[in-house]
Amino acid sequence: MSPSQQSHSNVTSSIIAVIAASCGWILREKYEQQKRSRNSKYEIPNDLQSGDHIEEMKLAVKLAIQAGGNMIEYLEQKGTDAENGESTLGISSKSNDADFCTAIDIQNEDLVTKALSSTFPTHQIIGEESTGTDKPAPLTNEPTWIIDPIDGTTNFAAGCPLTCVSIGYCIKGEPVMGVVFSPKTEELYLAMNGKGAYRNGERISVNSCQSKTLSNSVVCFEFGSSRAKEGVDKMMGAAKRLLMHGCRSTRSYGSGVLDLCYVASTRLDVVYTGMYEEGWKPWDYCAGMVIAEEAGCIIRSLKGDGKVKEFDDERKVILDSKFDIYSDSMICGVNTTVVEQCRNVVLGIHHNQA
Ligand code: LIP
Repeated sequence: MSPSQQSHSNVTSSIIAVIAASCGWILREKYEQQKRSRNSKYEIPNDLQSGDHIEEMKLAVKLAIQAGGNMIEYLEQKGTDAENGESTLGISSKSNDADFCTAIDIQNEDLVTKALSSTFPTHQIIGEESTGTDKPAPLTNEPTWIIDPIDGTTNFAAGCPLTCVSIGYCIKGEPVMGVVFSPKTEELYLAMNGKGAYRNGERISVNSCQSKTLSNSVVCFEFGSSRAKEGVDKMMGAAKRLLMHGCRSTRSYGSGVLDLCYVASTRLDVVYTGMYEEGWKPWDYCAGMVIAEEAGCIIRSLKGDGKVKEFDDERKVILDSKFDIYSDSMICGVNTTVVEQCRNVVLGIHHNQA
């Protein structure tokens, strides 16, 4: 190589080195920026900071994000060459093959339960996985945490992003705080009694949906895990009545907790459960109920069989009644009209006037 060629090649190498270093810097900066914006999305808004249960919320947020982190690697690798296979999920069946939990459900519940009881040793904890197929422990007047370590386990196992960690907190037998973290969609829902509901730091509300009726609503329901003919007929019968009545569309997202958060953030207009045995459990309701109510939603038992009367004799919502999270059925909607119309149609009562 001639001296001039040598010098030319040196200049080219230096230029390449500068470009490579700049690209590295740009990528690092982009990563740091993403990290900063993700962290700020997960900050507790000022309005909630002044609430009565802020210490509980801070811990619940930290734990929900940690538990969500445990789910991410699997969700991101599922279906790619990097996936380790289903065996790593440690699936164990509960009441039947459609009702199961994974090793990560158990790890998450363990993580959350241990941290809560070491910080709040006198608090009670009701968790989905420690309850298993038993009846959920009754709610007492003691401060009580109600946890679903992975809601939407089928979605999680399938690698579908609609899955979350749900941590609710009750005082004197009433849910007062909800923290729901959906790790793959990077959404943190928070609510505290009387302080509003938030998604990633932004207030959510159903105020804009007050004129909705069933005909222009998106209606959600889930099929649960029972496959008994009687139940399937009842659930399909309700879906058929809805479609025959007319609604914008129907959805089954596979996570009861997210269904409630999605009604609270107007992605859905109404969700119901409990036509047969597919009704949800306290851990499906607790955190989501606070988020939905704080966003302005109406939530009642679908069959009106809660502890207090929830619908009057004309099947109108009784405004000052309260949903019981131990109910076998539930309906939650963006306004009273949607709740009443949807309830009448799915239960097959008063069909023509609904
Ligand atoms: C599930 C719900 C699902 C509902 C099931 C079950 P899991 O929770 O989110 O939508 O239909 O009955 O409760 O088992 O995934 O935590």
